Amino acid sequence: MVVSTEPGSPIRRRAPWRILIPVLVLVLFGVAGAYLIFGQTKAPSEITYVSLIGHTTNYTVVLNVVSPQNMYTPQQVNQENPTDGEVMFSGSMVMPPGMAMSMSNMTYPAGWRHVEVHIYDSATNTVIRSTSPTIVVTNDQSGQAANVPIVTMQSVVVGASDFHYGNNVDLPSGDSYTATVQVGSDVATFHFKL
Ligand SMILES: [Cu+2]
Repeated sequence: MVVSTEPGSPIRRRAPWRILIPVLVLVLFGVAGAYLIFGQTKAPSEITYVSLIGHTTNYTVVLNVVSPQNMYTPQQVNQENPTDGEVMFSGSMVMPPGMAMSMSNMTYPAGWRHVEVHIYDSATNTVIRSTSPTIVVTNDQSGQAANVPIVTMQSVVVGASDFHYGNNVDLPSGDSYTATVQVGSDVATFHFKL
């Protein structure tokens, strides 16, 4: 106390700043880190990426379960030139209760996923655009089955080769699920845990 206020002791007077600057730097890093981790509206555990491949007689079926995507109409894509998300061609997106179809993928409640199926001709590997698959996701614990209404869509970045079918579904974490995809008379079955 006496030493730090003594005019004749410049080293002692600078000492608090030598401590304060590293402390401030640490605090700034801490705040930035906390923002990166907790500033997201989705907890890291809700960021979903499941990708499974199935083979039927006629088709290769790829099931993706991912976090909700930014969705756009073709008109919005033309006007806004988005750099991520998906453009929808037919059908309508299922939204959480009380939520309008939003441009933002950051506002979905926990548990909401984007379930999508890519279908390829198994002989030629070409993308099948003209079929009407059915997708049913069953919760293995409760036995509750949810039909996934078909929206056709593709990534605004990848384009036509990403053409696929699917929708948003509420699939709570911690459970395991069975997805059954029917294309014509072909059926592909997938198992995954969230
Ligand atoms: Cu999609």
